[in-house]
Amino acid sequence: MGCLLQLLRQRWGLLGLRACSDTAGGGCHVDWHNACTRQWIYRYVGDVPMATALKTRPRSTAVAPKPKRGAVPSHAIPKAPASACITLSSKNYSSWSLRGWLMVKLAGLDFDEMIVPPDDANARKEILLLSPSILVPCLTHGDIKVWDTLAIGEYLAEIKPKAGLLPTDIAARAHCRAICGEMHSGFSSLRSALPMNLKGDFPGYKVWARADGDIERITAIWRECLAKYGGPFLFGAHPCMADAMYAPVVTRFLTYHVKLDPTAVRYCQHIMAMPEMKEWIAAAKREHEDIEELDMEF
Ligand SMILES: N[C@@H](CCC(=O)N[C@@H](CS)C(=O)NCC(=O)O)C(=O)O
Repeated sequence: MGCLLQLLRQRWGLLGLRACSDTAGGGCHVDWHNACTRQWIYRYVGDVPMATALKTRPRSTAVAPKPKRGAVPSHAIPKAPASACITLSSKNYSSWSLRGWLMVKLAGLDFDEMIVPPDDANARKEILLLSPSILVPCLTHGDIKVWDTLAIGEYLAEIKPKAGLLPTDIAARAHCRAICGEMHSGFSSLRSALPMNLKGDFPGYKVWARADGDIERITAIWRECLAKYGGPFLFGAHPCMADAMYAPVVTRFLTYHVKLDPTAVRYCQHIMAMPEMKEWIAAAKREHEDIEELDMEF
């Protein structure tokens, strides 16, 4: 039985969508049916579809036998981790996708990713099945579905408290939530003036004057956090939810060559040096679709 379980674990691990997120393009431009909603049905165990494997294995065999007296109680045995999948849009243009994806990475959750091209009408219908807001990112974790980036961050902080997505100190945590909220609900001038475009490089770009106020406020937020918590990330030594929220701003500043103070420049360098950022940007650069005119923020 132990061997069988080990074999199943190996096969499931090897044959899941992880292979797909390693493909060129960095994500799974694959059929939806291979992922999230139906992944339990369509994953394969050898050449036997999972559905068949489950059907042919009587349910009762999955139930652990009654523990003997003195044995470890069943609640102490860790449950198999729930499968997680994050639905994303373009890695080049979708700043919210980057934020959500970074949070899942920082949380250390094992996850698959599914990329929905923003202009694919069929994909948009399918996205509704996964994300009631029809927006990305959306995290599906076992039976739990979380859409909206802030909610994803809060959820991850709850299930992975040791990952440090939120600071442990209550005052710092409140501060972190406040600046995450500010990013989530504000800076619309900056967002429309400087859309995220990781493949782009626009030296001498004329920044719309109304975005200047947003740039000033954002760099003031950074300066305050870096001075208060010691850097190199906003709340200290490790990146947290706030760094994920502001990471697409960093890329925008670099894409459009926004002139910054030395503290902000250093912070941008730290964000860009994160292995997770390097991974995302490499995948974005492999994406083939280009959106010529961006009249909205993705
Ligand atoms: N408040 C939402 C914003 C999400 C959002 O606007 N997502 C964009 C992509 S970055 C989107 O899905 N736009 C619709 C589309 O691409 O069709 C959140 O925090 O997740």
